Amino acid sequence: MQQIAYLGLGIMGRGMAANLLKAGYPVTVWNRTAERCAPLVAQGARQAATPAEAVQGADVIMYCLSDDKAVEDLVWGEGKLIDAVKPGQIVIDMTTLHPDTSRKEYAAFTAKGAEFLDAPVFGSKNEAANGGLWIVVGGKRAVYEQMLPLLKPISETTHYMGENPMGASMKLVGNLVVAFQLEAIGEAMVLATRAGLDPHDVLGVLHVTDFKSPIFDGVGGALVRRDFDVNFALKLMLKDANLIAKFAQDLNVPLPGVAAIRENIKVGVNRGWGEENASAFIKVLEDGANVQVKG
Ligand code: NA7
Repeated sequence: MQQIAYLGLGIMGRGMAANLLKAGYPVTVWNRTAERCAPLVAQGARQAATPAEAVQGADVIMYCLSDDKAVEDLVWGEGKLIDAVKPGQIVIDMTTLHPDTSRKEYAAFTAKGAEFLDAPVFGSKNEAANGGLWIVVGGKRAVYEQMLPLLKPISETTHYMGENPMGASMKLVGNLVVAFQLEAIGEAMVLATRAGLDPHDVLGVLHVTDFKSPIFDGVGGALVRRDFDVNFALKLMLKDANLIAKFAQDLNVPLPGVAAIRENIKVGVNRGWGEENASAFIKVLEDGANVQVKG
């Protein structure tokens, strides 16, 4: 079986690395905050002290970091990954980032004789832990097909979107839809509460209609329970909204709805809810209407 180096054990990375171990792959892990490797080591991973040590002898190098800056630090910062990569190794970046950063990675790794896939994921904490992510991939089709068996234990489905950076581009398109769904359920629940409707009844109707969505069930349910425990942090959602806005600006595409949602998220982060779940920005809408959605 291929030897894997998994770099970055945040909420998403640790779930993926654990599922690769469960599937029998030998995995070497590295994380900037070294203590976070311990649960993976307990599950059979080897821990490396540096990215360069982790990728030594690896067939496949995978990482899922917070943002573009984290990837820039890993690839071109101190102890540069780019200097450690060897011809023939396959690098898979699963971070949600700007397609331009992905283009830069593709050019740098292929110049070293390595292969590169941009392969960000849909789903959050639970899907990562249960091997149920939806992966969108850009790069050479032959490399994608070669990597399919490896992506299987971490995903429900995988989708080849085209050459680099089509995976990164698709991820921003999908996250635009997620942002609207969060805004929609937030605005709907605030309006319903102000109107005197029972939030459980509202969710019950939304659950069965032809405009239902698992996001309405999940986020709406958590809102009623006042559960903002982090699956996907609000600060990362702001990062994504900024990425979508920049991507659209680069392509001269007006996205008025995204602009409005981004302002709400910004207020939520400035109110100190950045480390809470992304759904916490709904508290901004509640403040505006002076109501609280509760069961
Ligand atoms: P988390 O749980 O915030 O994890 C982020 C990971 O990125 C974590 O391992 C961090 O290491 C790592 N990180 C952050 N900055 C750096 C730098 N500068 N250098 C190296 N490593 C870094 O995020 P999620 O797992 O929820 O999300 C990951 C991606 O999937 C993200 O793009 C989302 O939008 C989707 P740390 O443990 O803090 O040392």
